[in-house]
This record gives sequence, C-alpha cells and structure tokens, in this order.
Amino acid sequence: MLSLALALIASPAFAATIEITIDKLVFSPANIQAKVGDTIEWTNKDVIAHTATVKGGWDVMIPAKSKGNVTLKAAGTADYFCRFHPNMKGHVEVAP
Ligand SMILES: [Cu+2]
Repeated sequence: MLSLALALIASPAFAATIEITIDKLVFSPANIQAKVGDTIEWTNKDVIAHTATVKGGWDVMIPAKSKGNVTLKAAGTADYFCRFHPNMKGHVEVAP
C-alpha cells in the first residue's frame, strides 16, 4: 500500500490511465502509446491468469477475471508478453 500511495503522489496531475483488455489470450489493443507517469491497466476476461512482462523490466500479474496495472516510469519502447503464454504479445511506446 505504501508504494502505491507514493506512486500516486509522484504521478503528474495529467497522467492518464490506458486500458487494455485481455480476452481469449489476446491483448487488445496490442499496440499503445503512453507518456511517462501514465498507468496501464489490464482487465483480464479469461478464466486463467496472465502476466504482462518486459524482459528486465516490469512484471505484472493479472489474475483470472481480475485486473493488473503498472505506472510507467521511463520513456522508450517496451515489448511485453505473458510468461504463461509467450505468444501473447503487446507493445508500448512511452513518450517522455
Ligand atoms: Cu497468458
């Protein structure tokens, strides 16, 4: 809880939340553009758990019929995948 509170305080007032749906082992939309400080929130409609994982970066657990999120702290591009289903892929472009 403490880290969540700090992340919220550190986020600029104009930060956005970008929503991605997971349905039948597909991230939708698969390609998004964001800014540093934005939050990506995944909504998992499947009855199995997924992750959004960047090699050497964030690793978000997204339980079945639940949600997971990450706040973007660095600019650049990130290709992420699901650790359980490596053919599930998404791409994020993060502007400064
Ligand atoms: Cu998966």
